[in-house]
Amino acid sequence: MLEVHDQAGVRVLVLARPERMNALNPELLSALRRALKEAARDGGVRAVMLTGKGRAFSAGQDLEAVPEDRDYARVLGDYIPVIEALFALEKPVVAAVNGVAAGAGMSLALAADLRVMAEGAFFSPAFVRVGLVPDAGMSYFLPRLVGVGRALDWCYRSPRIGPEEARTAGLVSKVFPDAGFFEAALAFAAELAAGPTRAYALTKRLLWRNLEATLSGALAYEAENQAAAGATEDHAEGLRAFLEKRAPEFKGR
Ligand code: T3D
Repeated sequence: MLEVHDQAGVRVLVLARPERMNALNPELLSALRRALKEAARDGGVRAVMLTGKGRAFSAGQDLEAVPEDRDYARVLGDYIPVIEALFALEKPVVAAVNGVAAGAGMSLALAADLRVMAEGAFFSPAFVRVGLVPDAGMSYFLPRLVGVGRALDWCYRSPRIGPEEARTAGLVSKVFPDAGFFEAALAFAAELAAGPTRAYALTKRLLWRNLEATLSGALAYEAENQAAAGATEDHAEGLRAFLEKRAPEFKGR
């Protein structure tokens, strides 16, 4: 259901219900929540990559697992801790969108720090197709990532958002060919795993929090976080490496 392995400092989490297009059900969400907690705790993990098995990233909510009473507040109770865990993770999180990412599957990808996608993949908000509103974080992340106008357009029409549109909108960092997609996405994540982990974590916090800040608040928060980054071993190594004209060897501390 969820396959977990480590490669090159990256904790790879593979949504693995390929026969159902990796649709999300309570068991898969619970496994994902546990895996994210473990990735946060494990000091050897320097980045996380979330991807899907087979031809989908995730087709969203398992529509066969919708409870008869359609108590969506209860269903969403399984999603909220997963989205919060992705957002809180103090390590780079990459969604490697190997195939369709629809509905709550797209929401999962939006909650990652960065997204890369395969040439044959597409996003689809999908919620409107079943008469629902965006959830699992989509209403929070999508307008912040691509602007309210485009987010509304996508949520109303639920088009297939392919690589070109996704890249133009700033939704994805890179598009890789379908053949060799996993390896290319892993190399992208591995590069982040070799970086200054604490500085990434502080940058993530800084950028998101300062979206809501005044200028003076933002400047003060930058100073606070720079003080924290400046106290890391990786900063000292970065300075040393510059002076010694060599590549830095960051340890994530
Ligand atoms: O509580 C809450 O509020 C949380 C709610 C979240 C809401 C959502 O996530 S709403 C959006 C839910 N997702 C969708 O509406 C997408 C539904 N799926 C599709 O539109 C298509 O399946 C795809 C575009 C993803 C792929 O199409 P295609 O033609 O490549 O494949 P397919 O034949 O449709 O799907 C393959 C199998 O996966 C098929 O099963 P079968 O016939 O081989 O036994 C299909 O039923 C199954 N499948 C696909 N999506 C889902 C699914 N099974 C359960 N839930 C799915 N979401």
